[in-house]
Amino acid sequence: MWNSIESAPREELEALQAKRLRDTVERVYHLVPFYRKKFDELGIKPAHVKSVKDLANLPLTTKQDLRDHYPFGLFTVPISSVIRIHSSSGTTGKPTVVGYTEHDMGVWKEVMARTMSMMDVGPGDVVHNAYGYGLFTGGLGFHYGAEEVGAAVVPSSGGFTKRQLLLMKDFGATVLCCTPSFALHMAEVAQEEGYDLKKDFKIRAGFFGAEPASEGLRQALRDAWGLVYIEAYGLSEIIGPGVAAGCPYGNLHVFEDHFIPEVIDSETGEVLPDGEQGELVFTTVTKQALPIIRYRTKDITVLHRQPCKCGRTVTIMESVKGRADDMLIVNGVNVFPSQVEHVLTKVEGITPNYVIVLDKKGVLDKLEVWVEVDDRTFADGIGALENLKAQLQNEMLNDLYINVRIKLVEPKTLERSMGKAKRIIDKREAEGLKS
Ligand code: DLL
Repeated sequence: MWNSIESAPREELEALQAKRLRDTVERVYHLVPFYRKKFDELGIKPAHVKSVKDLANLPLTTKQDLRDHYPFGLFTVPISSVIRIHSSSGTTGKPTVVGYTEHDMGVWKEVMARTMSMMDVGPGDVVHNAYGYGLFTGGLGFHYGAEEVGAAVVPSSGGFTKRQLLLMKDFGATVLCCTPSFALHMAEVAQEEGYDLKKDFKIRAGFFGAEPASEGLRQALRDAWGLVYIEAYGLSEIIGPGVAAGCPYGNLHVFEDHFIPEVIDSETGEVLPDGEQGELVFTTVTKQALPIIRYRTKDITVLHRQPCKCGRTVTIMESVKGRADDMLIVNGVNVFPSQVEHVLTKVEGITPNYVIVLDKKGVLDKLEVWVEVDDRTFADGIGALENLKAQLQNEMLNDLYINVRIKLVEPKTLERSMGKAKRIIDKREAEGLKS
C-alpha cells in the first residue's frame, strides 16, 4: 500500500475529509463567483459546512457549468500558477478544460502511485504505457504515476500495434497500461504475428480503464496475457485517472481523502444510501487550480463502505454500470452525439438527416456516420461527393479527435421516425462495452 491513509480507521479519514472540505468550501466561495452565487442563492455560508454530511446541502456542478465558464472561469488561481492544462470532450464545440498547479500535480502523482502500488509496481518494473499522450489525461497520468513509484516507463502512447508489441517484448515490459479494448487488440495482433503471449512477454499486471469492460473481456485479457487485471477509474474534471483503483481482490477503491464520493438519484438529486444504485458525484478536497463541488459524473454505480480483504478501508465503488446521459465511449475517447451534429451543421451540401453507427472492427470500435446529401450535391456527381466526404471526415477528426468514417447516402433514404429520432445504432456486442 502506498499510503497508510488508505487503510485508516474511518473516523480518522472522515475527520480529515471534513477539515479539507471546509477549506475547499472557503476557497471556492471566496475565489469563484460562480460558487458564491450558487451558495448565496441557497442561503449557505462556508461556516455552515462542518462535516461530510453537510455536503448534501451544497449545490451540484455539471459539465455544462464548466462549459459556461470556458476556459478558465472556475479556476481559483491565476494562470501564472497553473503548470498543466488538459481537456476532454464537451457536448458540443467547446471542450472541457482542466488545470493543475504544482500542488495538484503532486496530488495526481500521489493517487497514481497508489494505483500502481495495487500491484507493487516499482523499481525493476518496465511500464509500457499505451494510453494516449496529449490532452487526454490517460497517458500523462500513468506516466507520472509510474515515475513516482520508480519504475521505468515507456511512453509509447496509442496506435502502431506491431511496433508496440516489439518494444514490449524487447524491453521486457512487466506492466501494461491502456484501454481494455486496446489490450485485447494487441493480444490478437500478437497471435497473428506468431508471438507466444505467455513466453515472449512478461506482463504481470495490466492497468485498464477509461471505458467499461465486461467480466468476459477482463477474463479474456487475464487468459491471453496471464496478467492480473487492475481497473483504473477516473475523469478529467476530478483529476484524470487516479480517482479510484482496483485492488487484486477486484474491489475498486476510491481515494476519498482527495475525492469524496456520493451517489444521487439522477432525477431528484437526492443522496442515496450505500448499496443503492445511482449517479456518482465527486467533491475534490485537495485541489487548488480547479476544485469542484459535487460534480455530476453521469456514471452510474453503487458505493459500499466496508473494509476490503486487501486492508483498505476507503469506500468501494462498483464498476461503472452505464451512463445517465448519451455519452458514447469509442476506444476510450468520449463522444457526444451532439458533437457529431454540430460538425454536420457546419458543412454545406447535406441534409439534417444522419445516423451514427457504432460497430467493431476486430476488437476495436468503429464509428460511422451516415449522412444524407441534398439533391443538388447528389446531382453534382461523384467528384463532389468524394470532396464532401473528405471534408466531413476532416472536420470530425478536428472536433472529435477520432477517425470517423462518413457514408454519404442518397436524399430521402434514411428512415424517418415518427417520434424521437433514433440517431444511434450500436452494433457492438455486450462484450466489454455495454453493461
Ligand atoms: O478516461 C481518465 C482515465 C484515463 C481513466 C485512463 C482511467 C484510465 P475522461 O476522458 O475525462 O477521463 O473520461 C471520463 O470515462 O466519466 C467514465 O464514463 C469513463 N471511464 C473512465 N474509467 C472508466 C472505467 C478518463 N474504469 C469518463 N470503467 C468517465 C468505465 C470509465 N468507464
